[in-house]
Amino acid sequence: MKIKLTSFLLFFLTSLLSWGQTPPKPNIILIYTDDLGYGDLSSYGATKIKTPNIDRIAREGLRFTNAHATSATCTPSRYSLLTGEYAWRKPGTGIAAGNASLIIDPQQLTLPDVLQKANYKTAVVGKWHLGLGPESGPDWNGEIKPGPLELGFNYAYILPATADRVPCVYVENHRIVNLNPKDPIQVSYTDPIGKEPTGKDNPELLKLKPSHGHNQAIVNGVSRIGYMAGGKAAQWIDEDMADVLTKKAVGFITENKAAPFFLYFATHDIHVPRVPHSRFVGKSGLGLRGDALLQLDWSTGEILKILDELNLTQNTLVIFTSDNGPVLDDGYVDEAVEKLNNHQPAGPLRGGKYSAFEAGTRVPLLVRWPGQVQPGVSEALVSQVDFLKSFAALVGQPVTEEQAPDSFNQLDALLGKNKLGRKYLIEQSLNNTLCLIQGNWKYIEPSDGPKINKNTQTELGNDPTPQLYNLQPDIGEKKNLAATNPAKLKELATLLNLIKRK
Ligand code: NG6
Ligand code: CA
Repeated sequence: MKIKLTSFLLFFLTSLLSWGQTPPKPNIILIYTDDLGYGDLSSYGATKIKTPNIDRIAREGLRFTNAHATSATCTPSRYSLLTGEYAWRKPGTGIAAGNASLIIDPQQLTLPDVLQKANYKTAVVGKWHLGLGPESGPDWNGEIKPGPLELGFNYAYILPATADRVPCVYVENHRIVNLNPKDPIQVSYTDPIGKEPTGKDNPELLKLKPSHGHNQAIVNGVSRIGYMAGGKAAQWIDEDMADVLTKKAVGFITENKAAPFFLYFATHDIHVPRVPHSRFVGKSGLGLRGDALLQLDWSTGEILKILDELNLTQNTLVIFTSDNGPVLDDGYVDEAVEKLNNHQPAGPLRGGKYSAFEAGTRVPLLVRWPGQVQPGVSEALVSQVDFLKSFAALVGQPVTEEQAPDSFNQLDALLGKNKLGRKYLIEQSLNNTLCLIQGNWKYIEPSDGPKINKNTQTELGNDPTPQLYNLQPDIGEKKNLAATNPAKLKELATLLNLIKRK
């Protein structure tokens, strides 16, 4: 009788526990790297550098060969990623200055909004570069808002823009970290402030010299874009940045291990200035760019490690990708060109960061979700603009037609259940030249923009006449078929115009 009663009680209790329970939602970690190219990882064919931690995601997950950021620069790619709208639809979404106001309307639905509504704890750690504060600009010495917290993040620990722009401080939620009110911070993008030294006038103070631009305020021996003064105790140390950000990311995972969480971990690596920690300096043999890549691989490894330690690996969807393609000399004398050693940051692709050619937006994409995503390689055409609707579908959140207008639910493609992905997508270059990919075909609209970015020596893909490539035999976009295939050219040009007007 006693046994019967206990087993009945046990049955009753377990039924009570499972009743009403929905299947567990996976945690989602999006590792969003900066300026990492299609050919930069050993899992994507690099032979001059090894990225074992990142390669582990590739081995245990799905490696995409035709995945795209929406733009060949940072701000518009991040805008599309978070809003599900192509950035070229909205003026003011080009590369943002470090004192720009927030470019996403807090009323707009965002990826973190969607996940927050599904009871996720959401965080952004790392590079923001979407502006902060009201139209008049951020109040650096007060409450800095609106910002990530007004866009659906529960927690934010960010660099306001990029590390080559002032202010060189971390912002945690609404405030600058370690800001001493007795030493207020001043920021200007127009005029020098007081007698502060600059890279232009005081090159003797620099440990890393600029090659183009980047010759204004000096912080930690590196000159930047923009002027700043004050806030000395709050200034970051570039060498420690990956450690600081990785620690915050790991901390967020640890604190939220019981909840479903979404972590948008936007690394500064491998953007300029490349000032990795001394334990990575000289280790890649490819100069500071390669060393920063090893540091990025380390950060990624730390994320995977904490998931293992907390037993979260199985129930966490890890996505690893980049905001745009690769660049060597992006403004500092860091020997990225001289020490390249035949490494091919763009792999077989033409162009690079800023470019309308494939290397501008076709980037590494890895998706790991043990038990749910079959490891392998996917050739599906996918875009980061689809993350919003795809993750909304994953967590069962409705999104209306007007919200996230360019985002499609491509969850099946991202999880490897659909081999084709999108029918078409649009790419945007630095000077807003648009391209359309449809199947194997790629159309680049005519543009009178420059052919070469002289500073970075990147082919920009601009041409006053239309370009048409068949990426199947010609992934390097060498043979323009516009003249020989006018029907295809017209079809793609018409479709691009239709989508533009949508
Ligand atoms: C460019 C900067 C470049 C980089 C880029 C933004 C100069 C001369 N060049 O204007 O160094 O900061 O903007 O990069 O200032 S991104 O990855 O954030 O889009
Ligand atoms: Ca970038």
